[in-house]
Amino acid sequence: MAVERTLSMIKPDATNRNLTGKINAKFEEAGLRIVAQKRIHLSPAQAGAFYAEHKERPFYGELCEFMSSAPIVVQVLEGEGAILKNREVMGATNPANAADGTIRKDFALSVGENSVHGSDSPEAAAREISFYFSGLELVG
Ligand code: DAT
Ligand code: MG
Repeated sequence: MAVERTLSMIKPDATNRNLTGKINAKFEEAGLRIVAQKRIHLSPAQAGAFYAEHKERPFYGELCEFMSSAPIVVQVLEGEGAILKNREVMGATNPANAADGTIRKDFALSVGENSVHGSDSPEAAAREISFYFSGLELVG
């Protein structure tokens, strides 16, 4: 398995509850290195652009409103098989289905307010990392 990079977001429900340190500890305990990180506050239009692949889904408006409701932490995680490993650390989209010890099991409030985002493929990771970061900001 190759060393990969993946895009992670700590969502408003988690930043509101001061959970960024506990979430980052789960990444680091799983062997994922945080090679870039910044706190930002998206506009609704920026959230809409990030989630453009979901624009036909019934929850798109709610998703964009939530993601722009408070600051988020965007970060790049690096490690062996980082894309899949991060999805495992995150847990299932709906916290009711998330495995014990995952971020969403421990912290998510609902399927919408589910604490974290992680890229789901190498193509998504490349697109999503470049949405937020320039190459100079990735410090491995
Ligand atoms: P994931 O974040 O696990 O990759 P996704 O890409 O299917 O999940 O959806 C993106 C986000 O949209 C998800 O994290 C929360 C929101 N979402 C998904 N399904 C939803 C639903 N049924 N109701 C409300 N929000 C939903
Ligand atoms: Mg997704």
